[in-house]
Amino acid sequence: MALNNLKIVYFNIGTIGRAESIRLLLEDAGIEYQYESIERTEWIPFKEKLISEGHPAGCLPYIVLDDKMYFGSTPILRFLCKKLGQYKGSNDDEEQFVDACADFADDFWNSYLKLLWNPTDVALKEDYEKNDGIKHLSRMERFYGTNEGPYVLGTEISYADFMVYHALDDQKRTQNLKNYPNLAKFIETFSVRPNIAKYLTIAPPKIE
Ligand SMILES: N[C@@H](CCC(=O)N[C@@H](CS)C(=O)NCC(=O)O)C(=O)O
Repeated sequence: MALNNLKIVYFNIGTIGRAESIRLLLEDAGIEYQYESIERTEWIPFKEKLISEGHPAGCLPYIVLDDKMYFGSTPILRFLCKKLGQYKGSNDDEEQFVDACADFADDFWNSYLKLLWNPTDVALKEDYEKNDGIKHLSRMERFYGTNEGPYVLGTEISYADFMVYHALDDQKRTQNLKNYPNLAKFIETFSVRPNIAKYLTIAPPKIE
């Protein structure tokens, strides 16, 4: 299905943050979109306007499709999967597995958020690497071993894969997975998908 007049709205922070999995999925699907970047200095009045216009989430990212706005990064991914008729698994069990992987990928990304907010806190980083980081990486490694990879469903890519790639990329872990062979195999396969490989050469830098 063609998706016309699609726009992603997010902060001007490059590939870091919650909009990037949406962008990766659209790139992979070859869907054209506009990307509107909001400066942090513009945010408070922007947020107030969103809320006053009746958008209860009052946060970013959101997408605009045919003049309607949709909020929530993971719900947006699921919405796009339905519109595209792909990336979500092909039966109830597969869909549940993909949704579960996506949910845990979100936990993984959220657990790293404290480091994004405190990039110079060495003790926090050490603690993350010994505890939460290992917990989430090991869980993801088990997910990617379930169907023998390279993707979480096996040979079919799904929206959860974009989230897992992005969680690893924001943590600068994509090239540092020697103890996680299933994840390493996933990254290797994902990164050479033709549209993804093309996008990765022009993706904006992360602004932390
Ligand atoms: N669960 C939401 C969380 C959205 C969220 O917290 N967005 C942050 C940026 S990543 C935001 O807009 N923060 C500013 C605010 O809430 O005022 C999602 O995944 O989209």
